[in-house]
Amino acid sequence: ESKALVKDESSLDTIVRRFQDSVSVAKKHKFWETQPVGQFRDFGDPSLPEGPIEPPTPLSEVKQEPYNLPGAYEWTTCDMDSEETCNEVYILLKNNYVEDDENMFRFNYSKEFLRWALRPPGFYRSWHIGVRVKASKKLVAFITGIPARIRVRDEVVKMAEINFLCVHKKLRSKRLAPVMIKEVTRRVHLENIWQAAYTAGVVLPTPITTCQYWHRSLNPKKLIDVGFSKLGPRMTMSRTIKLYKLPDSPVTPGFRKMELRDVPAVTRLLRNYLSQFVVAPDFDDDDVEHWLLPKEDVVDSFLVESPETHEITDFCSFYTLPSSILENPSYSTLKAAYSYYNVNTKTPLLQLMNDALIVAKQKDFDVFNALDVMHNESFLKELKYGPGDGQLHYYLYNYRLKQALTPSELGLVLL
Ligand code: MYA
Repeated sequence: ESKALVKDESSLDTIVRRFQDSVSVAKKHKFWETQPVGQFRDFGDPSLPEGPIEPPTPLSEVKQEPYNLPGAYEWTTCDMDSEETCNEVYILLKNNYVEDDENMFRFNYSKEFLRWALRPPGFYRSWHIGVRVKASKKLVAFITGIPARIRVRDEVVKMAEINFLCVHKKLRSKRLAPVMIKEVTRRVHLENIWQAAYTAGVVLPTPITTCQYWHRSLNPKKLIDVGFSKLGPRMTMSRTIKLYKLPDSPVTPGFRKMELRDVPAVTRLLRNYLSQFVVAPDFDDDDVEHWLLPKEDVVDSFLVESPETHEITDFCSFYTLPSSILENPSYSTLKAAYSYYNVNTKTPLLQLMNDALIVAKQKDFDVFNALDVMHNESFLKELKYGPGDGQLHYYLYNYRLKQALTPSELGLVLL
């Protein structure tokens, strides 16, 4: 019996390996194959150790000059403090950044959001990299890094979080992205940092985990009108509106907005909570102040202060990321809240996250989105979230994990 089981497992392994081979043969990654990332063929090979794939090279050996761009283009460092530059970045992303599979919606990160996302404690201006057309100075591509301490099991690793990779629609498929990735890598290396974390909707070698977005309707009529969601089978509009109705205000006693004076308590709460995940940020007070102190139309954070002991026992947060609605006569923007970091010790997570929905509804969001990371799975279905299409893959650069994680082992949310 048990022998048959072992045999089954090994033949399952063979099937998995063959499938992975067929994928990596069918889809050659000319660029990614040259990079220190887990390769599909190595996956699940127990002889390969966890940790850095390549050792750091001496700083003197890091290339001192930028990589070559095609002749018509030049590098630019984007000063996000400058209203003009920030506006150029905003417009590039507004018109060319991530869309859903059916090209109905496109992320529309606000300028204030971009400033927040790109200027955390210890940020490097040199990691905010643009590409301009030499002749016209038009900004046509962008990629960014920010520094972060990410814990992988019991190791805290200095990393870059890479985000906002964007090439103008008219310049796609010209292999500009690999040059941009190499350039940001070079500039990260110059700061003596050798690892990175990033997410993407596309499959590359090799995800550490693959997550799914879930969506909780707050304004179902608008979501249906713009084609974000469909009326369920045997459902009418009025039944749907009733289904998603929420109380007018939060129900948890002591639920209030986070303030500056709460930073130390929130840091303690969050550090303790995040310690249970395999991969999670290593936040200190400065990080918490930057990433979690409420900032209007950028990030919202609430906590539960015990009415008796004044102890901070629970915390929830979400960030604001609208999407442009492409080609709709009546609506131009979808106002979406994205679940960020949540911690519960006293309040049931279900109740805490229902209060988050209630305050998001008060703030006029149309939808509340959450990934199936951390303990989110425990409330998604019950709070009437529905699964989205499309997946979000998480990656580490120059750091190997022996095995892929489940989404619930991941304690990291990137913007
Ligand atoms: S994810 C968001 C990405 N942005 C968008 O989806 C916006 C809309 N799309 C575009 O602007 C373009 O399509 C982009 C590609 C710019 C994405 N991550 O120039 P190409 C590989 C990594 O001809 P284009 C985010 O921001 C592709 O597999 N690689 O293609 C995180 C192929 O390589 P290979 C990607 O379509 C970014 C090559 O590029 C991605 O014109 C993390 C083709 O290049 C992607 N999302 O431009 C970046 N998409 O042949 C990595 C395509 O090998 C950071 N490709 O398959 C790594 C860590 C660096 C720092 C390390 C420090 C130590």
